[in-house]
Amino acid sequence: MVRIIDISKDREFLAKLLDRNKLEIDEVNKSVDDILANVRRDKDSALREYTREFDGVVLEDFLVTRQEIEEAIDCTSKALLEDLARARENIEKYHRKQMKNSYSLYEGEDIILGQLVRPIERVGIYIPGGSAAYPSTVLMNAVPARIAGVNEIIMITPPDRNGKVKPSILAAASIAGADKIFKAGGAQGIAALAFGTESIPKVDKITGPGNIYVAMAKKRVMGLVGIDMIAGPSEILIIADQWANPKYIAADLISQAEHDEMAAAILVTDWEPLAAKVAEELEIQLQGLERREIIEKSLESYGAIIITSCLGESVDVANEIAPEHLEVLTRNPFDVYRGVKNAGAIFLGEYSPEPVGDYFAGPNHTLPTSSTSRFSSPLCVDDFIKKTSLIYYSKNALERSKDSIMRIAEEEGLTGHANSIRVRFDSEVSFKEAA
Ligand code: HSO
Ligand code: ZN
Repeated sequence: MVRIIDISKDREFLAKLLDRNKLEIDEVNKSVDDILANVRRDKDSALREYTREFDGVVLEDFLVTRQEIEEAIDCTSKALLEDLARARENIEKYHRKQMKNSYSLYEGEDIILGQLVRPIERVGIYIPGGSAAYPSTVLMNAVPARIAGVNEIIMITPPDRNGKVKPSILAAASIAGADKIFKAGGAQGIAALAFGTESIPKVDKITGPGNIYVAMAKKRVMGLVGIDMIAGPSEILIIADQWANPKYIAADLISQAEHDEMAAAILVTDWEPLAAKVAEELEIQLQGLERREIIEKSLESYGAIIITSCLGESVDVANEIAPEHLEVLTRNPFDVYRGVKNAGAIFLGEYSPEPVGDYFAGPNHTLPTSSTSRFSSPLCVDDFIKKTSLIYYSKNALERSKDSIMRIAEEEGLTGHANSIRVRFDSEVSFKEAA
């Protein structure tokens, strides 16, 4: 079922894979634009109407009450609450290291230059509903925001047909320290966060994954508010040699394929006999899996076993694909990863399967997809801060530099700029001296 490709003969699959997210669907764009315009204009009433249409429930209030959160915590098992708390601790520990401090540069007493680091004031976190409602995603977004010092974390998530939110989502929000939770989803939820409504406050930045409507809406409001990234379907690429266990490889490919029919699960190996073994294992392990249909579709569309001539070529293929997740299942994973240039996260060795990172280890599971790891990074504390420059020049410092500044200003034809420097050294008596 999964295609086996010799990379020296066939590069067509690679082209198809690298193209998979370039699609923009006109109909989606059109409907997202309507939704954004309507929520911007009619606020809560438009949001209510879209929630009725898309989520099948009429909501009086969007805000999740304290009581709803307490009930959700009560009906979540104690063991799961503890697991989520342990995961939060790991995520906190890892992300705390990312904190950046403000800094200053002094040149005597004449010049002080600085960079101030400030948290973003108010952030909106989008958490999908339905089968992609993951408490781990709540932690991965809210914990770094908290560490950055964000003043207000607003979480939104679509309600089910009974107007409820999955209890473990609310429990995770409470564990992670979200300030307010609203029942709102889809493009209409993104619109509410971007423009503000009577109920939902306008935020400065929106993070979190979502379906194509959510992704397009985020793209559209980018600029008016900040966004983290446009996340595409999940990807895993495994580099394996003859030392790797086919059972583990198949299980790990399946673990990502089960996210989405469009997910990409790829094995790259320089040991040809591994291909048949993994293909066989995939068939065996697929039996009886709950999400079998999704997995099969994903493996058919974007799954592959790619045969290379050597480990170095396997690494080259990985760099070209620039996967979201890269597992290195080779004899010496610590040697191999040094050659990796493009990947969202690298998992080393057979006891670091990708779900360790999805749920628990500490690094963020919001990672660049669709080859964007060529130029972007996992969600991190940086996404929740911003920087401001600070400049102080004394009179002496300005006097020493004034001619250079004025010359550059005049070269640009901006005599007003030059003048703002010149007036400070005019021979007339200054204001202060006159007074
Ligand atoms: N692997 C997903 C994250 C996730 N997995 C959440 C399970 N739950 C990100 O690509
Ligand atoms: Zn996952």
